[in-house]
Amino acid sequence: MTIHFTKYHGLGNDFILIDNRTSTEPCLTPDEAIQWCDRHFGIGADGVIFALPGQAGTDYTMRIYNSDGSEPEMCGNGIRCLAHFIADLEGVTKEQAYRIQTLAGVITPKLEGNGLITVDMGEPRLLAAEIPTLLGQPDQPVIDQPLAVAGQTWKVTCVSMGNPHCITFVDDGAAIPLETLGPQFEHHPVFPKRTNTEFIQMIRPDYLKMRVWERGAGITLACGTGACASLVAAVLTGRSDRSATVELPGGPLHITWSEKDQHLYMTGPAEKVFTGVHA
Ligand code: ZDP
Repeated sequence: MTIHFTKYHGLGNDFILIDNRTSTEPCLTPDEAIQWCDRHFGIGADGVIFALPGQAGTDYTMRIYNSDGSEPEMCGNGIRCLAHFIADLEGVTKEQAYRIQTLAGVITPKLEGNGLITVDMGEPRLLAAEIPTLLGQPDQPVIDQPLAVAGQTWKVTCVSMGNPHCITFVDDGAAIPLETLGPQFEHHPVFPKRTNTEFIQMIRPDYLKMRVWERGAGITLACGTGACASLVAAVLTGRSDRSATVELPGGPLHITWSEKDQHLYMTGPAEKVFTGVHA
């Protein structure tokens, strides 16, 4: 069977998008997704995203597999790519918002008409049981809690944007050995669903520099849910304004944690790279 696909990226966080509108189940298995994402034996991507029919009044449903075949609840850069993909499928070129069902609830990306996409990412979840993490008390937030990893004690703040994030503020982000530390955070026993891991260097109260180790994907050039979670952690620890630029290796995202509705709003690009047919 041949399957048509389109490659998109959001700041270098790259995804294979598949038009899955005729079925409510993804047309690939997790094992096939692993093969497609392989950068030497496949197309190459950080994940595969399926545009499925909407449910309960939503326009579409998004499902995603990480490059290791696991299925995250949400994906910030991915949902901007999905919004761009469905606008292309529908031939829409004007400003347009979509209501997307995800495993983390309904998320609303809006094409701004200037190439950028703003996503209403919903509210962060802060209680330890919601992350989930075994750090602290289940019904309390986890802010600047000590965590021993690789023979050092790190002060971590945990935030869920539907998917789990563990954020550490450091003086020098470039000095962090992400390749070796990342997996030890991801698989630490205090994170029963594993975790995405962000290291943040504060440049100014309105400018954060972030490096990320993603659950199920490793080092990536950008992570939208991670940028939102990191801004929340920076606000909770008194380090940043509620509106800031988060600079990722692949480029900047603008994030606002609205005082009005407590939702996170993320603005950034999504670009089409190529279309193809998988044999
Ligand atoms: O939670 C996870 O397992 C992540 N690897 C999902 C992907 C997150 C993403 N990079 C983002 O931008 O939020 C797509």
